[in-house]
Amino acid sequence: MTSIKAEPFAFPMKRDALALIVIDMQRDFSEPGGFGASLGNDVGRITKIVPDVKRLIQGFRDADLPIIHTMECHRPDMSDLPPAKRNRGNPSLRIGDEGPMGRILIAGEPGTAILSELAPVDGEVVIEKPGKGAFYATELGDVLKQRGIQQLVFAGVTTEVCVQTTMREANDRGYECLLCEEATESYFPEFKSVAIAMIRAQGAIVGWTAHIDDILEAINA
Ligand code: C5J
Repeated sequence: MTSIKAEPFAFPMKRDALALIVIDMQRDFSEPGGFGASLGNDVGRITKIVPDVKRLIQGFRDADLPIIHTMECHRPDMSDLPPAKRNRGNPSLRIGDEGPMGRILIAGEPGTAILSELAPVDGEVVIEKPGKGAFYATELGDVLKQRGIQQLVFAGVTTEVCVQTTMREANDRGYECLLCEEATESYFPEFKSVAIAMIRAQGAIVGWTAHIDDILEAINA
C-alpha cells in the first residue's frame, strides 16, 4: 500500500480501489449567464481552478484509474425539482428558466454541460444528479460497488455545497474520501477554507485533504 501525503495524516491509498470523482464542473456554475451567476456569485473564482482539475483528471487517465463526473441537473419536465429548491435564493433566473445558455440546470441544455476542457472521454462515468449529494436519487452507489471502488479522490465545485455534501454521503456509506485542495473552489474563499478544516478535523472525521502534486506523485509511482 502506498500512502498519499495528506492532512491530518497520510491517506492509506488502495490503488486497486481508488477513483477520482469530479463534481459539477459545469458551465452553469462557471460562466456568466449561468445558475451560479444568477445567484450573484463571482464565477471567475471557479474558472481559475480549471487547469488544476484538468491536470488531476489527466493524472488519473495516465495512471489508468477510473474517473466519475457528476452534473447537477433536472429533467426537462422538472418532476425531480422540488419547489423548495426551485424557489430558493431569489435568483435573477430560476432553475428551468430560459437563459443565455439554454434552460438553467436542465439536462441536455448547453449551460448544463461540463466545461469542454474537462469533458469526459469514452469509458468515464457521468452521473446526473438532482441534489447536492451525488448519491441521492442516482446510480452512483451501484456504480462504485460494481467496480470495487472503496476510496474517492474529490475535485470540483462548490467545496462547501455539492463537494462536501457528497463527501459526507460517501463517508457514511463507508468510502474513504480525499479532497484535492487546488482542484476545488467556492464562490466564498472563507467557505472553502472552513470546509477544508471541517472535513479533516477530529482525525479526518469526513475525510482527508491533500495537495495536487502529492496525489499525482502517489498515483503515478
Ligand atoms: C450549488 C454545487 N452550489 N454544485 N451546486 O448549488 O455546489
